[in-house]
Formats: sequence, C-alpha cells, structure tokens
Amino acid sequence: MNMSPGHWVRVVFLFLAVAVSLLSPAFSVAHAVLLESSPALKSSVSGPDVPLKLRFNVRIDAARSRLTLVDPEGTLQTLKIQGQDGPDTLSSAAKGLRPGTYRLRWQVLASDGHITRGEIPFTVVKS
Ligand SMILES: [Cu+2]
Repeated sequence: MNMSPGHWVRVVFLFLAVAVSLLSPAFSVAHAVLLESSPALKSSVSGPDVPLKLRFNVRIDAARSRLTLVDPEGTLQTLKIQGQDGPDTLSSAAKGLRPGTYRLRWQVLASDGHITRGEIPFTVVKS
C-alpha cells in the first residue's frame, strides 16, 4: 500500500469530523436545564413571603435572565433577581402572596448563549 501524505490528511480530517459529531450532543445540552427549585414543582409552601431559588445544570447569566410570577388571577409580576449563590443558581423572593396557585416563569441565558424557559407551578397555603 502506498498512501500519499494527502491521503493521510484526509484520513485525519475524517477522524476529526467523526469525533466532533460524536461530541456535539454533549455541547448541545449545555443550555440551561432546571435541576431543582424552591418551591419545588407542584409543591405547597406557606406564605405570605416565599423565597425563590432555582438551580440549573450550567452557569447562567443572571443579568440576562428573568423571573416572572403569575398569580392566581393570571396577573404577571416581574421579580427582581437578588443574586446568585453560585454561578448556576438564581435567587429571588415573592412577597405578600395570598393563598392560591401560582406559576413561576423562568427564562435564563446559559453560558453557551442559548435561552431556555420553563414554569414552576406551586401553591401557597396559609401559614
Ligand atoms: Cu444550548
């Protein structure tokens, strides 16, 4: 077998292309996925003041992330993001909540530049 240098360059390129395509699913899941939250999904918490904490699988950009509370009547309230306990968390607080069912809408910018969003339904009960 007589393989020219040009042939080996193509072999190496093919190998790299396969390697990149095998690795890319790992990169494509680098956008933010909610791992845990407080309140937890569909949990009941006592009001009227409810601390909020969300933890994601990757570091997120708090300045470009948003938390919105939907109250039992469907009214939207933008919550101030109070900070990050860690680079993968968001903290806030909802104050003066009456008993009822709420939804915390989150939209976050992950370190890979992708925005993801979701909703955390929870119920406030009398304390
Ligand atoms: Cu992503």
